[in-house]
Amino acid sequence: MAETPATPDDGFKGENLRINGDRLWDSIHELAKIGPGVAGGSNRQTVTDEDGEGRRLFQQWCEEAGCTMGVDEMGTMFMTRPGTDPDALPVYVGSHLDTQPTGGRYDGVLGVLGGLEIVRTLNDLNIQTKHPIVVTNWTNEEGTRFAPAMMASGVFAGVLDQADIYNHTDAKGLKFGDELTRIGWKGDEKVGARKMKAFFELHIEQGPILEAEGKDIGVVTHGQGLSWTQVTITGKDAHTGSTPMPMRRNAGLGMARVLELVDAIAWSHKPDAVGAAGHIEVYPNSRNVIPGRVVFTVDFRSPNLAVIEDMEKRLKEGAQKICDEMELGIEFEKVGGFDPVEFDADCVAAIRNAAERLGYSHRNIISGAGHDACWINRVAPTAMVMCPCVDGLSHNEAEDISKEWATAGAEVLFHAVVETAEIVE
Ligand code: HGY
Ligand code: MN
Ligand code: MN
Repeated sequence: MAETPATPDDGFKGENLRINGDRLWDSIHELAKIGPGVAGGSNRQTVTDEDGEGRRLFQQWCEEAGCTMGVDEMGTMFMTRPGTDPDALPVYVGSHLDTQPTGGRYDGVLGVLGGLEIVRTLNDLNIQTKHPIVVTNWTNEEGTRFAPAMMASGVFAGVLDQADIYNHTDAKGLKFGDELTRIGWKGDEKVGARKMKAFFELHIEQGPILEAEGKDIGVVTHGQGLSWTQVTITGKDAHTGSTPMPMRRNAGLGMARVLELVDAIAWSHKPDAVGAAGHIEVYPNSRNVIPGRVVFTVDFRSPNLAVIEDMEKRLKEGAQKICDEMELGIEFEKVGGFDPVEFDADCVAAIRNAAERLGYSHRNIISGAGHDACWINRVAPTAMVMCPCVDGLSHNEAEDISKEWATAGAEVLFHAVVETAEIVE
């Protein structure tokens, strides 16, 4: 872990600042008791009652640490620790508390509670900063119950339309805006009105690189781009027993061939591009009915925008051809996406200097997953810190990290945030 700290003479006063890793670890696992999964992970999907309960606990902890809460019209929570200069632009730090239905305990949560740990440690040490520090919980980062992912941060960055988003529905036809109101977390602040000096996000890597290379810290220089295309294929419901093969219009078979195409397209852009469908609905989903309709979302990603555009184009052309040959109907709808992201060089340097100063091994890394930071990077100087996760596994209840990794990531976050917020002697 931490070798002899290399203390570059970068004038940062807090070179010995450390956080309380035990307290951070305990808080993560206390929160994990809310919305538990069935296999040791978490199921705290956005704007469910469990999400509301987790928010209340986070609010309680922050208010106990002397923060004041603001909530915007998308339910994003802003917990402010005052600075000595109330007019100074705040430094924001955070991530998300909502999870996948079979999510891990650390995805998002580490970044939000890592921000709270910074406040708690500053309080312990009675350190003041010039700029306020705002710990943030972005609503619906996952996009699993209500598409798209990074929803609230997307509205905050002005790339998603709030009125439209309020009407997005989940699998049961419930509207996002109604559910946000129902759980009591629709705030009154105008979304995007807040101005930031900088935004920092700590997140688990959700990939295998850092662990495989034995690195403590990922200095995230870029985020790969994402494209979500919802595909609807229509054929004809019919009896699986009595319908002769030549007469079938099997939407499920059409989907299978399209998914093979998705895989081939992604492989054609190896090693960086990826492609799959995680969301699949089959209708009527009855054992003895040939599916007459299927709806699925194709998730393409790459650090290169031209590659993403090529994958989207080839999906449409190839899937249309498959369905024409099978006499199936097909429709495409873009339901999410963002271009590859380059984070702010000064914020990235603050993170790299912090890792150096603290003696943590580190490497530059491109984020494979999307994060709220990817949208906030459009409206404020932004960067991310990553810590390893076991086997690179995430979006799985077996997601696991070590206390040491969590502590290292939170300490690097701490230094980058406090250096940017400027310690007041
Ligand atoms: O989809 C993503 O990359 C993020 O985990 N929501
Ligand atoms: Mn996440
Ligand atoms: Mn996630």
